[in-house]
Amino acid sequence: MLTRRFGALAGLAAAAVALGVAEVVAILTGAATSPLVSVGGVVIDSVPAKVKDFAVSVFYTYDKLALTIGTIVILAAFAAAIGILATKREIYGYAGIGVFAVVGIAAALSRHNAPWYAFVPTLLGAAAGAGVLRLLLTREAGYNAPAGQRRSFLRTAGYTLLGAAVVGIAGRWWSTRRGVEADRAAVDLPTVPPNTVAPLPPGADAGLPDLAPFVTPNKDFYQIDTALVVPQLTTEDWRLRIHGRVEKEVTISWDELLKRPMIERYVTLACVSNEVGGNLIGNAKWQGVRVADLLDEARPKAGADQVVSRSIDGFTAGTPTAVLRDGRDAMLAIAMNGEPLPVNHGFPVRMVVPGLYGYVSATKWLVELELTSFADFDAYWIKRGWSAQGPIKTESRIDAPRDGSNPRAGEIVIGGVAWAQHRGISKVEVQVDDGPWQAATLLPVPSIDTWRQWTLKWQATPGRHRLTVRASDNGGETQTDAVAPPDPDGATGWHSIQIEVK
Ligand SMILES: Nc1nc2c(c(=O)[nH]1)N[C@H]1C(S)=C(S)[C@@H](COP(=O)(O)O)O[C@H]1N2
Ligand SMILES: [Mo]
Repeated sequence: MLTRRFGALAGLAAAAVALGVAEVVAILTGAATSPLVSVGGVVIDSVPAKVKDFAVSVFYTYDKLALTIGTIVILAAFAAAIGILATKREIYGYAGIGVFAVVGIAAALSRHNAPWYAFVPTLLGAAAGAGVLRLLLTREAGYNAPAGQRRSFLRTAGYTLLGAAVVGIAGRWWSTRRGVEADRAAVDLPTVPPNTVAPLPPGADAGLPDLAPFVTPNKDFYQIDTALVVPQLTTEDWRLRIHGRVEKEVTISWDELLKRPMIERYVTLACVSNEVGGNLIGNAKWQGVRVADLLDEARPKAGADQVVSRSIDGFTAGTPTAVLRDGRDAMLAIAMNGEPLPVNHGFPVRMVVPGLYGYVSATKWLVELELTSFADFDAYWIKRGWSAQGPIKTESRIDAPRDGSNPRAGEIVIGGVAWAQHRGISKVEVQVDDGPWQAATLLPVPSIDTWRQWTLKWQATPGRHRLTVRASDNGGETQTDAVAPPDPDGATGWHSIQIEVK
């Protein structure tokens, strides 16, 4: 007699072995072919933009962890159900595995740059899963030993199989990770000649404990991308192809890129999904090659008003060609704060464009620049309803004191950041309750392409207070108080905090 509990366990064990085998085979055939990662990628790409927005705002960058855990829970439930069905009729079990195999294979083959053999890990995994199911079902059915022995056989089998799956998944993670990390550690960054370096002016950072540092450390830099497992691209495999509507197609390797003239600049990146007062913004020192130099070489044809930057994982961003050639420091960055790009931030090469939100400019794991037109091509987020043009809006944020905190009465320093990349911040004003707007002190900046710290001394009186900030840019615009959500082209409104002075 085959119990439901036995069926559920057998289903779970079969699924674990199937996934474990698929992951191990995926190590040998390339990370992009794993069914788990492929299915996860399809899910991310097909989730409606609003839901994804919600996920990002709730989980920030932990949304992927939530997705992974959710997927495992759902998979486990299905696997258990298939196992139970298989105890009724064995064929149901194989049919269930077959359905999963079809989904996994379809997902793997549909991924960007999928090799023709992308079906192999799923196929072998499914075959192994079916084999395990058969073994467990027939052994159990024919087993006439006492119940105690039977249970221990099951338990041993279960642990062994689960162990195998865990080893498979951990092994894949470890081997891909190690490969690209070793490559990254071996990168010898070229030195940048002094006249191509934008130095940090003394006093750019007020050093207030609650105020975001002027330069965001790499480990604290916000991370936003659609990659369930970030691409593991080595410098050896990296190529950049500039093609489409160009006079001359250009392909360059990592070694060739490193030989080109480089600049080093502080540039503040911002995500269009950043809410007023939010943290999806960071400032780093980037080193790289000017995009304009590369475009000059390829010679864009008339009418090619959009440069589509494409990641190895298929993500695309569309940037106006004119913006890339207007003299600003748009670059293909290879280093972030003096280190090769962290893998999460686009190793080995990403784009950085001062003044534009990341979704229209900051492609990580960059492998292609395709010259086209806005009329002819919609990039990843444009297809999902976001604006094709993404200039960063003038915004400001209060960091100190913290929202909801209880500072002591007396003199305190209010401080924060304000940004209007590539226009520059000209003024920051703070309002206490309904009082007059007071001009804050602006700290020095290396260029108009970064955020700017500001401070204001205030004689805090006991009681509840509201502090509000607004910034003005060098274009003469003052940050609007009209409240807008991030969708479709960036949030607006004034940042306000509430405190209770003791
Ligand atoms: N390949 C790839 N590049 C990408 C994205 C992505 O999803 N995939 N997201 C973009 C978005 S929306 C932003 S805001 C920035 C974030 O860069 P960061 O993760 O280094 O902060 O990367 C951009 N580059
Ligand atoms: Mo973004």
